[in-house]
Order: sequence, then C-alpha cells, then structure tokens
Amino acid sequence: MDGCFIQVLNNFDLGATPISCDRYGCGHINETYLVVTQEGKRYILQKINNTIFKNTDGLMGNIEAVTTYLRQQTDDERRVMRLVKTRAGKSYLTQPDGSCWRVYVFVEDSVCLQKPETPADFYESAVAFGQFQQMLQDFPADTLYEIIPNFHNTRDRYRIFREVLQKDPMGRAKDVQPEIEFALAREKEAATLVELLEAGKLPLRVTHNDTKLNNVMLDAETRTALCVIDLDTVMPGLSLYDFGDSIRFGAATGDEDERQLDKIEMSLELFETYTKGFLSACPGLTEMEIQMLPMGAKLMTLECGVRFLTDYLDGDHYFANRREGQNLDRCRTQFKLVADMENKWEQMHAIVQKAAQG
Ligand code: ADP
Ligand code: GN1
Ligand code: MG
Repeated sequence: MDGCFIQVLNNFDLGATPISCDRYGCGHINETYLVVTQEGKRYILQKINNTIFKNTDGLMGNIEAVTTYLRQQTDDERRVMRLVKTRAGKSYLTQPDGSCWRVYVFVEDSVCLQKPETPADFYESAVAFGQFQQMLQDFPADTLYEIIPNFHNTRDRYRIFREVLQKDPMGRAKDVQPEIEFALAREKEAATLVELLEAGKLPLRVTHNDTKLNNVMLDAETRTALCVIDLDTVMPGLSLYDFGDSIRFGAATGDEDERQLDKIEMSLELFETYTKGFLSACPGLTEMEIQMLPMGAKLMTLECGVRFLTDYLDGDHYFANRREGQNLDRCRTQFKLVADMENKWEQMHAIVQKAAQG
C-alpha cells in the first residue's frame, strides 16, 4: 500500500490494520478508494475534491447533520451512510499538503449499478431517492450550508456557458457548432423551473441534487432500496431536480459517454417505472410539481449537457476525464436524450397523469 495512504489511514480508527487501498467506483468528482483491513472489514476512503467543494467544514457539517438526522428515523445500520471520525474526533482529515480525506463504513451486501439490470432495480432507486426526500421533509433547511450556490439554477448554468463560449480558451468552439446551437436554441425554456420557483409556484425542499443510479445502494439479495450515498450536494432544491437527474442517467438506454449515439434513447418504460416509484415514495408532491415532472427530466438533462459542453470548451477542468473528448461525448448523449424527450413529450405527460391517478 502506498505510504501516502498508510499515513492518511493512520488518522482514522478502523479497528484493525488496513492492508489494501485501491481506486474504486465511477464517480466524476471525488477520488474514491476501497480500503480493506486485516480482518476483512471494508471502508470507503475519499479524497474530497476541494477545488469544487471549497468549504470543507460546511460540506462535512451538512453530511454529519443529515446522516445524524436520518439515523434517528431508522435502526438499520445499512440504511444511512456512516462516517468514521478521525482519531482527533473530526469528520475529515486535512493533510499538510492541503488535501482533505474522509472515511465511510462500506455498505455491505449491496449493489451499486451503472445501469438498471431490470426495471425493478430502477423502481427501487426511485423509492430510495423518494424516501430520502420524504425523510428530510422536516429537516431545518436553513441550517444547511449552500455548498455550491446555484447548483441547479439552469439559467445561471447558461450564463457560465456563454462566458466560457465567449472566451473560448481552447479554441474548441469552432468544432462544436451544432452542440452550441442546440443549447442556445433552448436557453429560454431552460429557465422554466427557476422562474416557477421565483414565482413561488414550486416549493423549495431539502433535496439530494445528484440522483444518479450509482449514488444509491440496493440490497444485493432482495434488490430493494437500501441507502442513498454521495451526500455532497444535499441542499435546498426542487423535487424536480432529483426526479429529473435520475431520469437523465437511469432511463437512458446507453452510457453517459456512449459514442454511438444511435444507442441513446430515453426509455419510456423506464420513465414510467421511475415515475411510479417516485410518486409512491413522495405522496406529498403538489399538482404543479407533478405536472412539471417531464420538464424536470428534460431540463436536468439539458443542464447537464450544457455543463459537459462548458467544461469541454473550458479545457476539462471540472468533471474527471478518463479519455480525450469524454466531456464532448457526454454532452452529445445528453442532447440526444433531450431531443428524444421532445419527440416523446406527449407520452411522458400521459404516463405522469396515469401514474398520479394511481
Ligand atoms: P463521487 O462524488 O465522485 O461520485 P461517490 O461518493 O458517489 O463519489 O462514490 C463513488 C462510488 O463509490 C459510488 O458510486 C459507489 O460505487 C462507491 N461508494 C461510495 N460510498 C460507498 C459506501 N459507503 N459503501 C459502498 N460503496 C460506496
Ligand atoms: C457529478 O459526483 P457524481 O459523479 O455523482 C456531478 C453531477 C453531474 C454528474 C454527471 C458535484 O456527479 O452534478 O450530474 O457528475 N456532481 C457535482 O454524471 O458536480
Ligand atoms: Mg457519485
């Protein structure tokens, strides 16, 4: 094991000596490692991305508060993420080089999927995210630190996109004119949810804000919802952000960075499955929220495509890139999904209406 990891792990009480520490998972933001101790106990070690999460105290304070609150509502250890404190009693460790590290207990006997293997898996992920939002409905939202302001303010994401486009620091804009035009043609519509929120027509709730399928764990045996992970972006937000981001990732028929775009569609079957699961777990959604579910799916997908395009134009600084052009490929799948949703718009609304009537 690399000396750097030994030094970091020595600061956490793992109950036994760690014997391995290997890169793990497919997240785009933090560096994640699987740690195994001599006795076979497993942990997740993460180097927190403190370029993106600038206030580590605020970030970790949110996670501690939310996990403590959730733990009061269940006795099942695997249903809530558990942080392992440092020997000094802190929720994370700062190293002399400025890097910040945290450790979670590994959620055992679980699966974390990149794609649903069956519609039932996707249904259960909807239940997990729906219940998460439901369990936090009385959480004092004003005590949460707003870790990334305007995270899902799609109008603001366009402002940043325009700024980067104007500077075009890598000279890449000329190669992606169709993508730029696709984004700009939808700029006005992109503000729909922000405007409804500002007009008081949609309620602000405590939401997860990053509801990818690989941010939820299912029980390996029963394949039922177990626990929601990746709590970095828990903040006040719209239920439509959580619904929409799940559809964007999990109802797609191909990978987020698939290059063969003919493989990419938004599956109406999976859209219906997720809608049913989410509505069953969140019975308190308002009429306007229900009516806007298709718009949530479309705008979260559009926004993510614009973010990938912005990062591509900017030189790939934000999202982890494992190969050249990956952000552009990701942008293209998102825009393909948006176009597909536009074609399936009436059907998406019909599915929501039917699911809402039970
Ligand atoms: P990122 O913010 O980079 O997406 P995540 O917190 O989502 O990082 O972690 C990346 C991956 O690590 C997850 O998709 C999951 O596979 C795995 N993971 C994270 N936390 C745990 C945990 N407590 N137990 C088991 N697996 C975990
Ligand atoms: C990032 O952390 P991860 O990989 O679950 C990103 C999300 C994007 C997603 C796109 C903090 O999620 O907002 O939707 O990539 N997280 C952050 O796959 O920016
Ligand atoms: Mg993640």
